Amino acid sequence: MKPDFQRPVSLTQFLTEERRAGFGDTDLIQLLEIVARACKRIAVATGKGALGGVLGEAGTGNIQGEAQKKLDVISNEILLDANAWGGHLAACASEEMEHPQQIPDAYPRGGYLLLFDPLDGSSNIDVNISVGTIFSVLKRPGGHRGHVDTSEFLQPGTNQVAAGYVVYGSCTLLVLTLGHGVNVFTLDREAGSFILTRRDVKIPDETSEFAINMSNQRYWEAPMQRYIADLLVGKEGPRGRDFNMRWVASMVADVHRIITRGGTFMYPLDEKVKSKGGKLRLMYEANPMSFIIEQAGGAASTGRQRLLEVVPEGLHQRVPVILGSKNEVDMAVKYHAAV
Ligand code: AHM
Ligand code: MG
Repeated sequence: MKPDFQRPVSLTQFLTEERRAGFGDTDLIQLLEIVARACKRIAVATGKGALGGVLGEAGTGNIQGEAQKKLDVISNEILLDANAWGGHLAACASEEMEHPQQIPDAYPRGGYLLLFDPLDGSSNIDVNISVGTIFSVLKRPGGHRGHVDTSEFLQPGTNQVAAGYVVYGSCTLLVLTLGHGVNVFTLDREAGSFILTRRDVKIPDETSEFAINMSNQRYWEAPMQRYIADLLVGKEGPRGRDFNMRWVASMVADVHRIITRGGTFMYPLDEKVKSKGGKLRLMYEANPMSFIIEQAGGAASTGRQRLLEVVPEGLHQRVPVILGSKNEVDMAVKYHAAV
């Protein structure tokens, strides 16, 4: 029987059809369902705001020296708890934890590795601006048994078998790729299920909209200074047209704008973050977002290399990020090559 796409398609139905079509096995499908379920709980927690007593600082710091919000800690625990017992995972890694979390010995261990930023953009929570969860799924390298070593996570983004993000905004959306296109699901809050609302998203090659933290302008490297300067002079400059700027400062929200109408998002190297390699984390921010953007027809680069081909050296490694509409990313890369 042919599927009827006029009828609402739940995430469960979508994933079941993916598996039947040969995209992903039962463990991967279960993993994605569990992550989506955990994100529904995070949506409830973020949605309660001050009424749930979840706003404000946790009074702790993560491994990267950043102050944790209460909701960072809560979201991390929700994702860890949800993924502990299913038997689909070998281990999890998170922005909020120095080392990978092993699956407890009481439970069977599966063949997948899950990485996540449980609540990205969390400095925006207290002001009621969209935040999100970003996740990436890798296969555990073959032949490994027992506890997972950090080195097993250190695979380039091209190895990802699935990636996604959830935006907790005016509505809660799940954006997912299994490596053949990007699909968007909207949370039906009453029914409690994610429903497919955009199939096979493609972003335009051309754009006149960019996102960057302009307050860092004087710290950028020379190619980025030149590139942005040429955008800012608009139609009087070499680009011959005006550009518009948007910056939410929540990567999920900025990337979701690009998934919706095109654009670019950049967090380049600057003097302040140079010693760390960049601001955004490769394994659970840049890689999953780059996978999604490429799968939607866009491009993602460090400025000097395709982002998905960066060979990771550390779980919490940082990278410069330029991603979005293909022609504009290619243009930014050209400025870097012209040094
Ligand atoms: P986080 O993972 O600690 O929330 O940091 C990541 C965030 C991104 O969501 C956002 O694009 C960027 O950091 C904002 O940086 P800035 O503080 O320079 O505006
Ligand atoms: Mg983050």
